[in-house]
Amino acid sequence: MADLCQPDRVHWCDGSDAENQTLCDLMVKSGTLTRLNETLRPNSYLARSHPSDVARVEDRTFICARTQEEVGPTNHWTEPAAMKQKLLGLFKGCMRGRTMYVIPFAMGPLDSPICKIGIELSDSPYVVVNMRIMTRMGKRVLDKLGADGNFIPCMHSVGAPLAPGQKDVSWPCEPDPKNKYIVHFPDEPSIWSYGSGYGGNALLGKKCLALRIASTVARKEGWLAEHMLILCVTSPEGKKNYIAAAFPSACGKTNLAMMQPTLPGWQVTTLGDDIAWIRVGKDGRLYAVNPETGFFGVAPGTSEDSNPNALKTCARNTIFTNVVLTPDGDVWWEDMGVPPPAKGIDWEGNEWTPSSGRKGSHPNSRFTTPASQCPVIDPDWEKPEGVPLSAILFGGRRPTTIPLVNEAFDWEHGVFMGSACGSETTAAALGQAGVLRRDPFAMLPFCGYNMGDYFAHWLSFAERTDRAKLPKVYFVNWFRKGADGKFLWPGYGKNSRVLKWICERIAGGGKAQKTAIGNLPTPDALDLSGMDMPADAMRALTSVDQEGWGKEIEDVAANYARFGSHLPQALTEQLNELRTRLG
Ligand code: SAT
Ligand code: MN
Repeated sequence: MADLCQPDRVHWCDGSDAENQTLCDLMVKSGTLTRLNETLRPNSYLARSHPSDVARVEDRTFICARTQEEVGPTNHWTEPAAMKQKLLGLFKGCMRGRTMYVIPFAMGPLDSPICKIGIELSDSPYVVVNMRIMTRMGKRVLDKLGADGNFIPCMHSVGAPLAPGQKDVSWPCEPDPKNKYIVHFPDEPSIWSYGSGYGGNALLGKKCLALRIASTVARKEGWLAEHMLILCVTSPEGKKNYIAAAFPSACGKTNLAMMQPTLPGWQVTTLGDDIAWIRVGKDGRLYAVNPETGFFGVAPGTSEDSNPNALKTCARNTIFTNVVLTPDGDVWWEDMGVPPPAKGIDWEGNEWTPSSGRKGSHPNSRFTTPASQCPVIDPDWEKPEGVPLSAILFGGRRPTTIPLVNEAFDWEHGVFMGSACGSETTAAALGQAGVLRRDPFAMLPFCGYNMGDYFAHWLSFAERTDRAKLPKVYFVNWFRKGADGKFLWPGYGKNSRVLKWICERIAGGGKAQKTAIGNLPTPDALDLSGMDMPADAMRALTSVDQEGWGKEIEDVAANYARFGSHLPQALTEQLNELRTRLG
């Protein structure tokens, strides 16, 4: 690969503190990073990306399986050999004037049976220091690999070779969006990413390996690679329930994962905020592991109200990307819950004042921060075998129709709920924000094979284990709005009221009413103590919107039609039964 990419140097990453410091110093010198105030934000840095390189590029993301049918209607496909030729052309000499970093990384605890090793070759030192936070990276991974271990090759280049004497820019990348490529070869497997240095496009352990490639491996091996947070709810009596939850990007997974309950005696601890690998354990229950070691969270909106634990996690050893730099050398972002600085430097590097009429931070600006620093990290978060799930939640941003919480009748109905997942789009991917997009299982951008087959894989778990041992399934919606356009439910820590009801249901209690769409809490079932919830809001949040559901069914049916013969019969039946129940 060095012969192909022709870097000036090759550096094997050991993951040490000294190496990290050297790379950070190098990036401060090149202008990629700004060192933050050591007293206010110890050992932390700010990066500003190129304005064209700020989010995942879904329309430039490809799954190159043998046939288009294997990747289905939700993925971009091209013929693998032709794509490989194209990539070999792009990578030829692409690292000239730069260093090739060899980044050995592991997804999952190193001693876990599900641990997967990758080696990313990248010309971006920013990628190295981020991968060090997000994954288990460096010498210990090479040691585990030995001389004959298996790894997934991950090629990454920002696509900006330097001619002799050419001065570098602070964020090198390929500025033409049409010349970026995020490519997966599931049959090899391998990953090739060209042209972007941002987030999921460049930190290849995350969406590329731990979701797109892992989902194809999981299907063959009989487990699940999911876009889910993992949390533990502990009741005042000390009863623990582990819950995994799938929401599309930037819908509050990080906030829910670290939530501070507003119910006395209840506690939430965090195991992961983005990805869960789930498999049937020896006792027949489903066990979940977070393959990552850090959080790559959305900064704007993260505040003392929405997520105090994320703020504490980011207090040190953190890389911020595309937020505001304050005059005292700290960071600020929109809806941080603290007053903005009188003036600062915005994410594009320009002078900025709160009255400028522009946002200071990019809506998809991020913090990269170690999970171990989270004040509510769960003691079992690195357990090799994972934790047993009592419930799985699906959700999204749904201003209308969808109730606050809805319990599936059984596993098949739960899979139907996951398949019908949808959300108003956000800034996490390039494209228009705020339109309803069907996002089954919150996996639309991340499922590495035909989504119809993926639905069937989910359904198959009813046969892989004793049904009674499967987690209960819920659909939640914190984002319902009233006629005045305001949110009906306060969300954040108050979501503990919903988690409490779910825990009661798991234990065989909790008041519910069987409705056409699922088991909804009765209006008095949720613990609303200390809250001031108007009765008509609670009614809207816990009842069936007959007209809205009529439209919902037709929209889900239209989405199902995309999958043709790959759509499992069981889901068509679920849809028909729902239609009949609604009358
Ligand atoms: O894909 S990223 O890692 O850039 C973030 C996300 O969309 O969840
Ligand atoms: Mn995500």
